[in-house]
Amino acid sequence: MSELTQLTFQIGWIAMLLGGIVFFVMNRSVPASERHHGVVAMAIVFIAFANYLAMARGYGDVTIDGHQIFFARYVDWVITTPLLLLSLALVASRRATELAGLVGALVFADIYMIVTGLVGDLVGGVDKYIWWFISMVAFLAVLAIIWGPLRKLAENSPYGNAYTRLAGLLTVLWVVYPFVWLFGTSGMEVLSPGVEGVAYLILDVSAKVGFGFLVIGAAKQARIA
Ligand code: RET
Repeated sequence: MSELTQLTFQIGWIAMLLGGIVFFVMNRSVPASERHHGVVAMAIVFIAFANYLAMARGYGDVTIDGHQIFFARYVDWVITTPLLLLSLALVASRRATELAGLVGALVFADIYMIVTGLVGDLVGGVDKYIWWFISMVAFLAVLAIIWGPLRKLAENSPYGNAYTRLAGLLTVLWVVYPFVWLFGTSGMEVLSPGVEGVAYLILDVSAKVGFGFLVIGAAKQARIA
């Protein structure tokens, strides 16, 4: 493992741990009925903390036919991305009955996206790109739900226009992942492992710590009936 890659893992677990501590403190000044956002944000960064620590300690990867696969990233993503979507959905609405179907569809498409991405990382040759494409279709389904029916629900949200801001941030960050994958070590290997590590670190910290910060901030200012 290159020194730069190793450094990204060390910074990763520290940033996630610090994020969790900051969320814990921030959440104390959120109205009691809105604290679930902080709880979800903490769960997300603590899962990432564990996975970055595992990668930093050298047991978050396997090597198959000379190709190194950081499976800890997928373990992280398959748990945290559904939680991030749940967090966004809870900004759109707090009514379980109107959310249930959409959250179910979102989580299904999202898990499908991560698992098919892992399959693409495990196989070689042209099959890699077939799985990347399948994963991309699932990703587009996630975006379609976020910007279609969920956004419609958010029109009556107690969080005002926070939904659009958060959905915008989420979209801008998430869209980069498939291209890091495609050009990095999982795909065409144009990016060096170190550069790939830096890209994922920036994305992961922004998508988890940055996003959580904004969600908890929005929860603080919610107009509760
Ligand atoms: C993969 C495989 C290739 C195709 C696609 C992918 C999408 C990944 C995404 C990951 C998001 C991760 C986040 C992590 C933590 O905060 C799996 C790279 C579409 C969108 C937000």
